[in-house]
Amino acid sequence: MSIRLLHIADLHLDRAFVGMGCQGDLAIRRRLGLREALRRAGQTALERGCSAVTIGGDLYEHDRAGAATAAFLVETFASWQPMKVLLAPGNHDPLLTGSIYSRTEWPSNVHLFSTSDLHPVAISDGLAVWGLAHLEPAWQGDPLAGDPVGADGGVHLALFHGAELGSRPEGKSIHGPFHAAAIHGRGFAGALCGHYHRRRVDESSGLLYPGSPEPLTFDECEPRGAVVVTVEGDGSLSHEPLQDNRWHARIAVADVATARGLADVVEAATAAAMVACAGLQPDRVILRLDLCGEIDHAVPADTFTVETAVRDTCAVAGLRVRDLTSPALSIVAVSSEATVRGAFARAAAQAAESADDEQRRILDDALRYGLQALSGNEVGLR
Ligand SMILES: [Mn+2]
Repeated sequence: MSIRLLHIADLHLDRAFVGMGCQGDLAIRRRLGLREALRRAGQTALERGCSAVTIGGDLYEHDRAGAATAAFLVETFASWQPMKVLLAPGNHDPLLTGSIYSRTEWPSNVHLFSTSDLHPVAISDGLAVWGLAHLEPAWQGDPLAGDPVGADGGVHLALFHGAELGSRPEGKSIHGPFHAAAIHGRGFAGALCGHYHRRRVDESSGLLYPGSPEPLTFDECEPRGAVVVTVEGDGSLSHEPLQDNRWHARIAVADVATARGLADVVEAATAAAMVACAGLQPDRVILRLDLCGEIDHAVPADTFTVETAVRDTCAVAGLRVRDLTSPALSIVAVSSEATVRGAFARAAAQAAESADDEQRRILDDALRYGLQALSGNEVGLR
């Protein structure tokens, strides 16, 4: 007989979303969307006849989550009874004294792992899920340390928040480092993990990162959702990754190198935004739009105007425009002018000679704004 589990991780309830430029109503809608994603996962698990929902950490953000979040979790988990809920705290929701995990009275179907080494919970005859908790936000232990399990037969799965070192995304923090090879090495058929927000299903090593169910940063594109894990009668695992995110994060790049004026910049930006959002419900899209290319110094790439125009055309819920253009300048030509512009360019060039990298960036900006101003243009700050 096969047994099904539904695995999620990195929901990050109560996230502020400032990094995605979300404020006010939009930030509230995003946070409500995270709660919806949890309810949806439970609903799916019930419909699919899952024995348990496993949650691999970062269920909420400790610094922001309070009594209302605890009440929401209790009510949600209780409504799933008798289906089990297994909680394995991670680095954003460590099992600290005074945390939601510690001070909440959980419904009887909830099991909270509370040690920093793996301990088992029996899901059925012959299937155990071993979980652990991060007891501090900067835990550096090896989640798979310890003696091999499974000498008595049966299927054993591990559930924890940790950083698989062979697949670590660049710059991602290391909490609970481990290697995928240790999953089978320690006798586990698979590891239900959390921490990396991009989905990874590796049938050969048994490593599973479902990814965050809704996008939390601009680069978190699809697929997003829970993963249904089936333990077959012969002990093998199969994975069914779902895609049911309701929000979409997108990055668009508009090359404005050929722009002759602000209208051209707006046109290129709007076109890029339309392509990025094609087929999506715009009021659930958070878009970052990067303007790039070498642009004539006389052309103001005013981000505020671009933002307003793109919002007007695409009606996206959230938008952040970044001006990454660089001035296309012939300093030599401008410097030779017997004008104020020429004198200004010569002064900037002279200052740049003895400048370090940081000062040079400031001088580049000064040159750009100065030449824009001297050309009679409105100066748009980058
Ligand atoms: Mn996370």
